[in-house]
Amino acid sequence: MFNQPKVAIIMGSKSDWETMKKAADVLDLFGMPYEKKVISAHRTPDLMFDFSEKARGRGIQVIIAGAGGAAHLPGMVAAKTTLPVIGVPVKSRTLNGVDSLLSIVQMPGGVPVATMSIGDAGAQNAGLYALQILTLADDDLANRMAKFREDQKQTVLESSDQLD
Ligand code: RP5
Repeated sequence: MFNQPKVAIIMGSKSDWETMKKAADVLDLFGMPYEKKVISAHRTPDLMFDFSEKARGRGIQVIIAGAGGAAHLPGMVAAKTTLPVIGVPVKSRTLNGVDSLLSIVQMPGGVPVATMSIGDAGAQNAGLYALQILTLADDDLANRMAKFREDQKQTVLESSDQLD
């Protein structure tokens, strides 16, 4: 399973990619291989179940699932796997993603989805959260995550000097 991705980024539509790419960008920054797929809970339900049931056996350790509107993908994937599922509410055209957020976050007890915030920040944090889960078994990754936080802190501290 050399180079088999440990992270899967899935999304309900190609139109979600602009948002979900922010999760991919974080994984790229850390050199973490991932797979990316369009899987729709409503338009391709059989594919969703097949993906969910086989993901662990293929070596996937964390699933990032983004969807908008009636955003059932993260919850339904979580229903069919015991892998951690991180949900990203994509900003919808009609209700600005509040519909997506409520669809993803209101899971019944027993089937958790780690729900991020709406849109780009949520997707970025989904990438970081997936990496933080993987740090539990990867000390080098943990060190690089600590450096990322330190660099981020320095950037903020230096930003005071850049105010006009
Ligand atoms: C959801 O419907 C997708 O996740 C997407 O956010 C939304 C709209 O999909 P498209 O009509 O753009 O394909 O299933």
